[in-house]
Amino acid sequence: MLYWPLAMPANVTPDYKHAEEAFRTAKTADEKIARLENMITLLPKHKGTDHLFADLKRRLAKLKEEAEGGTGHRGAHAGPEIRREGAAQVVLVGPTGAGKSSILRAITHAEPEVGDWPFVTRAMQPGMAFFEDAPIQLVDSPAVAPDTMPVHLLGVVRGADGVLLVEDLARDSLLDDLEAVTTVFSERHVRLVRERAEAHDRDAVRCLVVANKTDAPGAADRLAVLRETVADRLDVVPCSCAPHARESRPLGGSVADLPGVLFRWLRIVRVYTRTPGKRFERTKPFTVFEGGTVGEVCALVHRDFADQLRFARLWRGPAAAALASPHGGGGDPLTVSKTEAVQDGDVLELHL
Ligand SMILES: Nc1nc2c(ncn2[C@@H]2O[C@H](COP(=O)(O)OP(=O)(O)OP(=O)(O)O)[C@@H](O)[C@H]2O)c(=O)[nH]1
Ligand SMILES: [Mg+2]
Repeated sequence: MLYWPLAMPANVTPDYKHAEEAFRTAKTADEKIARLENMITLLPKHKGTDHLFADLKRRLAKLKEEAEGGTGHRGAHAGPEIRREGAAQVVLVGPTGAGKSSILRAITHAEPEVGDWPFVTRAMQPGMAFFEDAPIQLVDSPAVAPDTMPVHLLGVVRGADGVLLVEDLARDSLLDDLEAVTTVFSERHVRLVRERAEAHDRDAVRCLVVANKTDAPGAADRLAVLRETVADRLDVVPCSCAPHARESRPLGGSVADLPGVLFRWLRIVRVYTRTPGKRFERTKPFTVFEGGTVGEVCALVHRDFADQLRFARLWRGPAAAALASPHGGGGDPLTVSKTEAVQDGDVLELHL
């Protein structure tokens, strides 16, 4: 008979094992916390992992207490853990006052405090932005300053699909601010990059610079300097949270355009399903990232479907549009297998 050690279920994923290895090699307290948070995120949640889950949470609480000098004081402001929801998760990071919370307020239903004094935000807070019918989770965070990494931030950033580095175009110090933020991350072995070279490189996180306050005096010159300075490593998107910017788009920036920018930047692909023999009605899409397959979509519809799929019928482009029209016609579908890559707007009919 085989005995498994109590807290070591057999069916953890390769990603989890990878995270566990990373945790073992962590040196600093911040690293340990971040990597343990990552393990907790990646642990499959079912009955067989209950003990391990509880054990990891206990270790995390202890590490945090130690990191905070045993007082638990900073923990009181750290806020709840952020559960991933939507098609993708993106974290707003940056110096104090750049407008992270203003962005969250403008394009989600969340109502974080906004203010013109330093370090307004004390806790991570999520909100859901929508590009058409695609939900994108944004997570607001406390400011990053030299030598200051908010306790929960590193773990959330490592598990996220990307980071929006919010910069303040009203401030002359914006290049120093940007340098300070990227340094605080790199000192903790997280590189903010335009593209990740390898999917499993968990030390690299995709990053887009959001140049906020395009409405401010002097913003045009600072935007030009910022663009030139980071051109070789990061892309910059202009933004303004000022109410009039929705119409006037100073320097091409309006926070209202951000969901669309994020949808394209994240390469989200929406796929709709159709029940065989029934009229097609466009309901909530299933979402994957570019390169995702019919098999991946199947697994989202039902855990067992990817294994059971015999073939799928697929409507694409004009055929999909015709299917959604009031007459419900629709051109001829393609017959595809689960290895077929899906495209945004595809309609799938799964045959098991
Ligand atoms: N003119 C202008 N002011 C802005 C814009 N966005 C935000 N602000 C102002 O900038 C100040 C700081 O905004 P917040 O959203 O609180 O900044 P934050 O990055 O969340 O700051 P912390 O929580 O301290 O890290 C507030 O007074 C906002 O009203 C903008 O696009 N244009
Ligand atoms: Mg804030």
